Amino acid sequence: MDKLIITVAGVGAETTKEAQPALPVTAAEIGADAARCREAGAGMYHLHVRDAAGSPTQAREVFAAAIAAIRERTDIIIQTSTGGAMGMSADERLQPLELDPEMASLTTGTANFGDDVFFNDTALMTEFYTRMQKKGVRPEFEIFEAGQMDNALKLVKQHGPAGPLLHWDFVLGVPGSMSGEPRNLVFLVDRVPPGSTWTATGIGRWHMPVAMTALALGGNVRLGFEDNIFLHKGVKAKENAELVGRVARLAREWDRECATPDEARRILKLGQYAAS
Ligand code: KMH
Ligand code: ZN
Repeated sequence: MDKLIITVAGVGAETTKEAQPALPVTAAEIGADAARCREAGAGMYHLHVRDAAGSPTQAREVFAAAIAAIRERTDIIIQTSTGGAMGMSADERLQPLELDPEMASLTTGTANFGDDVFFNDTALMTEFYTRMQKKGVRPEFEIFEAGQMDNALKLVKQHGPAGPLLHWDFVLGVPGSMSGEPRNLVFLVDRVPPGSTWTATGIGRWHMPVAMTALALGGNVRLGFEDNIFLHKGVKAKENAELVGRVARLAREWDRECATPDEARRILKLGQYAAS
């Protein structure tokens, strides 16, 4: 079994400082957070950014500042978000791709997201996918609903690969979309094409059930304040690294070590694809 890749979704677009005072929002805070998470066992950082008022933004220059701050401190893989926040236009959401990140998230279908709708129609996902393909940015298919897997596979069939393997993230437990019950993750993982890599994310109270199911199935784990702010019921985590440390410790109990960023790059075969 490959080493465990822990991805930290440390910032997100929906979590507020009021809800989680340790939420990193400035470039300096994000850089320091990524470095502490890397020390605790993380190999990848799923990056959202905030403007000066703390609101979500996809502005290229804000991403550039956060990426520079992370790079000053650590070699963690940086995966920029193309999901952004609810209600953002496709052009807004695409901005971080101009910075040539190693990876970027890509949701292949519309989903209910709490009381909102996370909009990703065919035209949008095709544009996002082909842009990533042209730039040589590896997509992480962020799957909230089962049919989104079919859409991703259709994109690959119609437009060709965007890398030597497909990488999936099953995000379970968003209110209005698929829950984090173990059988849901088993169902999705069962449909993963051979040679793929995958990670799983449990939202809110689903964090630990999904993380433990992913470990049992031999997959990877995403966690962080974008997805869950609590260490225990009613007890907020002191920092993202605390959540990383717990999963790293539990994985070690099962004789599974955490992948360093470079080991994760090898597992994901990053850097082995020339832009078309
Ligand atoms: N903020 C959510 C609406 C992604 O990063 O690609 C979407 C999201 C997905 O976070
Ligand atoms: Zn995200």
